[in-house]
Amino acid sequence: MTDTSISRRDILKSGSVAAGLAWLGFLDPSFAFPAQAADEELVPFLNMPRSRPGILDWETLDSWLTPDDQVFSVSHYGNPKVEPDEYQLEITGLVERPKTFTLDELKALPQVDQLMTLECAGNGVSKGFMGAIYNSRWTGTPLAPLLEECGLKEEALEVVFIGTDRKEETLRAGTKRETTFEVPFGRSLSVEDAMRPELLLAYERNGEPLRQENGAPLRLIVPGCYGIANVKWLKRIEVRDRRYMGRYMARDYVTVRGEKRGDEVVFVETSVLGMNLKSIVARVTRQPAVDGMVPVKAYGAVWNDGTPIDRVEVRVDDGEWQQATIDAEPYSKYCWRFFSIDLGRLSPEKHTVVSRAIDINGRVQPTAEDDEIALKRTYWEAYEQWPREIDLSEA
Ligand SMILES: Nc1nc2c(c(=O)[nH]1)N[C@H]1C(S)=C(S)[C@@H](COP(=O)(O)O)O[C@H]1N2
Ligand SMILES: [Mo]
Repeated sequence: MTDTSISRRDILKSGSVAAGLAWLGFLDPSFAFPAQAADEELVPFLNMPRSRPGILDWETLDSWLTPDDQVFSVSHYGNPKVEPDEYQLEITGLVERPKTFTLDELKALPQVDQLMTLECAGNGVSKGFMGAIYNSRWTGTPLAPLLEECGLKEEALEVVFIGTDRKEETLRAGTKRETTFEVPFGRSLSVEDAMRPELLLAYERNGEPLRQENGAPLRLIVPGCYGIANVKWLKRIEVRDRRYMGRYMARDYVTVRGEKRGDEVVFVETSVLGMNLKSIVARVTRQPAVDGMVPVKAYGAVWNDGTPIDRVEVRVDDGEWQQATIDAEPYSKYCWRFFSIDLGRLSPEKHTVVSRAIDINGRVQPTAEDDEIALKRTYWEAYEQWPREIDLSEA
């Protein structure tokens, strides 16, 4: 497995030209799906609208690192502007040595890159919201050494990440009483998760300072977890001995799912965290018909929480599942991988094309009809298979 967080300084220090070049090549944003033949043309999806600006366009997807103009943004409590000069990050709560850092102080700490695909847990909940995902190189300083430096007290249960953005929330406060209060956006992680070496306090994306809507000047990066865990405009890190119950931890981004226990269906509520195994057919192409049959290829992407992926299979209509080729490179544990498959010659009529991913533990990406999706009552974690409809008949 490739090391996913390589220090740029290590590479510079190593003095190895080859290592440096390999690194640059690996990050070449022009890396694309396999070159298309000159006569290969895009087949539009009948059941999927073309993407709108500001969100990933699957059908033109051709770079492993997502270009800026296709990076989505989700902000629940507004989009605060935080001046880099005035920025401070506080680490407080159940720590031996509380600390405050300016942006320059954070930038002076060891700098590492972390490649990561960020997907909103709401991505895929409707045909119009399918592109809330992007792959980036995030640059910042690892969180774990900072927490260690502050010294977590023994009672520490959770690490809470607080943003600068705030909003009013309302909760039941008594039998017939509600209370309204202004709160900052927050999310928590168990101490164990917070200490994972991959977590970054990031100030750059693809070599540029973060954009305001993506959390400038500093955000948390939690590889393997849905977008919601990646707190933007990070202002404070609080170590606590109780579970944090902020809206986006405990009352929203909550998955409610029915589980069959014998004849009974029991509903279970869980907070959204780790990314699910998911694949998608991004693009279908055709070539000129041969003897009335149309040569078709499909291209797509597959991702999850970092569990190694065994294979991706593609199926046309009710046919056999056929194994696609997953690109060996670029590879990074917490990033999507691209796949492609030659589907041979199909009849000149309407078809459906769908993909499913299978990981090394034998987990299979479910269909919309499988219990784990069909019995899901909230729309978060939309990782079901998504059949694409195409029409190969000559216009
Ligand atoms: N402070 C703060 N962080 C936040 C959010 C937010 O509303 N406030 N939204 C979360 C959600 S739901 C997602 S999907 C990602 C989106 O990151 P992006 O806007 O940089 O694409 O940020 C997460 N971090
Ligand atoms: Mo999200």
